[in-house]
Amino acid sequence: MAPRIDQARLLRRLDELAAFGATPAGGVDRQALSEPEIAARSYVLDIAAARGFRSFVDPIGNLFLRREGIDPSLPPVVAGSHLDSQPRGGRYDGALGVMAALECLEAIDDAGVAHRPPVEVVAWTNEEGSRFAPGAMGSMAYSGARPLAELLASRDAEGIAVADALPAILAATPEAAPRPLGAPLAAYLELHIEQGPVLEAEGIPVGIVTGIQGARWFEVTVAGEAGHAGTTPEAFRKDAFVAAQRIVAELRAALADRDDRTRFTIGRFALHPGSVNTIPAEAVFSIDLRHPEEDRLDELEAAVRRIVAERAAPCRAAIRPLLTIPGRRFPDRITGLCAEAVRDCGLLERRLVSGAFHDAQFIAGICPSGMIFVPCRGGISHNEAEHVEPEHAVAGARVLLAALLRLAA
Ligand code: HGY
Ligand code: MN
Ligand code: MN
Repeated sequence: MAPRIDQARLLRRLDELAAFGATPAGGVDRQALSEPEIAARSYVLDIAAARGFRSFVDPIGNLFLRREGIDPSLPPVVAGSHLDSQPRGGRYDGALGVMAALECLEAIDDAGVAHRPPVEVVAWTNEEGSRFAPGAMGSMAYSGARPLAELLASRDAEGIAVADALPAILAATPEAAPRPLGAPLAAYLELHIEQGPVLEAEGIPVGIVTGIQGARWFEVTVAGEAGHAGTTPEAFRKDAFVAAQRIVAELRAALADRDDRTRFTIGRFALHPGSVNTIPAEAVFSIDLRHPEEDRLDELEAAVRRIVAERAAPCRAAIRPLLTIPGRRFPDRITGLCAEAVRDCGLLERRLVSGAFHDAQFIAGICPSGMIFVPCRGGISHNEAEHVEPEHAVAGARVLLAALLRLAA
């Protein structure tokens, strides 16, 4: 019997997962290493255990669920994504990729299909990078892109380090056996929502991702001088907000792109001490900068650094890189296999580049990797209103299954 996606089970599982960190507006707040994420990991572990799938966890908490192969010594074929979400995130970003991969493993198990290599589902730690920067932390550690110690030292706004929060995550999955970072993988596939408008606009249920654009995050700190809001004349002020505002205005002007390919976002902006009647001594803001061409990204970063350095007077400004993800093109072998899987499912072939970064960007550095996208309503994501049509979630899972079966054959 050929494995078949059980659509009712998949949709039910997505609803059940969305309960972990559910927000009143219908989204999720399931941030990395939080209680809701711990509960979500236990939830998927229970499903795996009921199937007799073995589970593994590595030193940064990446979670692997394994259906044994005929030859257990072979590196596994892996599919997955992430369970952590943005603070006010949607129900599908990351979650769809993990639950669809688990559904594939269950469909294969229901059909009693044997496969030579083991097949595994993975949930990478801290893909979003919102609580602990950088994002894609788990896949970065696993692929060796950044040293583990550096990532474990990352702290959230409360000063809690990843190293402090990790034991609770590891303690919540005692049945998961330890796995070293970088253990060989045969191939990696990730199903994800597009988080952009292309597939929906063209009425395409499943897209083949050919690559992912580069992304760079920075934190800018503008240091001025606190002062009395009522008594300090203009000429004596070193107002960190005024300097930051000037820098931001110049950045927006310098990075304006009539081709609309540059992505420049200031997502976080804080003033200290943050008192109504005190001139801000410090302004701290984030920059998320992306472009499909690496050399253009280099030019944009140089412009950012120049403006931050030159336009802060009479305050001082410093810029700290938080994340650098190089653009990545997936191998033709994998995109070709995904195209065959799309055809297996009787769907049209549509290739596109990802604007969002993903764990596959790093895992592609250690094994043949690829991604498939499904549309989300209005391209809206990182928003509680994020929505995927059930038939698209199911179509994505079917293509993922067809691709996995080809890889595991
Ligand atoms: O920011 C990103 O591109 C990813 O969705 N976290
Ligand atoms: Mn994601
Ligand atoms: Mn995301």
